[in-house]
Amino acid sequence: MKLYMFQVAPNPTKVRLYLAEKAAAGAVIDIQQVSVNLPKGEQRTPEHRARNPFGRLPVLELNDGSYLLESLTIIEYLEECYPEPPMIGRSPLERARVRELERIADLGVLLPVGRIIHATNSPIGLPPSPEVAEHFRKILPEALRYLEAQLADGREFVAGTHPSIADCTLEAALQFARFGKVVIDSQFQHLLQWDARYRERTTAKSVLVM
Ligand SMILES: N[C@@H](CCC(=O)N[C@@H](CS)C(=O)NCC(=O)O)C(=O)O
Repeated sequence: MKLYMFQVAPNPTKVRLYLAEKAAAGAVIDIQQVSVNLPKGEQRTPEHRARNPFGRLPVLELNDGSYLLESLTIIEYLEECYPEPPMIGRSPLERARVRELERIADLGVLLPVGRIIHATNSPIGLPPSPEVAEHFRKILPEALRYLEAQLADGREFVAGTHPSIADCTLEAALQFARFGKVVIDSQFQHLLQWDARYRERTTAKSVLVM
């Protein structure tokens, strides 16, 4: 299989952190990572649109030559193919909790961070929009507050004692925030401590560049 990705871009980074965690825990998933340069517009070439008509990353090319789009779909497909060790929990309730936290990290942190960055200083040249940036700056603290309250119980990882896809999505979002100079307020101290801890992991170091 091949994963089309670009460093720092948060949606591919989620999948790459997931792959790094699985590999570190012993899963053997044969995936070659292929870079598609977003600032240079390579995602809009006919070659990439043949993989993904929306011109986005990540894309997973399967061994039969077909493509899977959408970061979470890719992760869930891989998790079903390679269930051990679990990155979405084991019991139905554990799996629901991990998914809940992952969705909150994605829709409540990654999405607003992305909108703020693309509305202020878009690395792919989107036009600035102060109104959009302001709207998402107001929304961002809601999910940060929720995650801060979860992490305040001293848990090691976002969903508890083991790394999960919620850590991958949250860290992908926070790396993009650092890239785009979106500052996470120091009131979110447990979240910032989790971030510092998570970035010390060998898995994180193998993927993150900032
Ligand atoms: N919902 C999609 C979002 C994909 C997405 O927006 N990817 C960004 C990179 S993080 C992209 O390729 N942007 C390029 C563009 O819009 O031109 C997913 O989760 O995979």
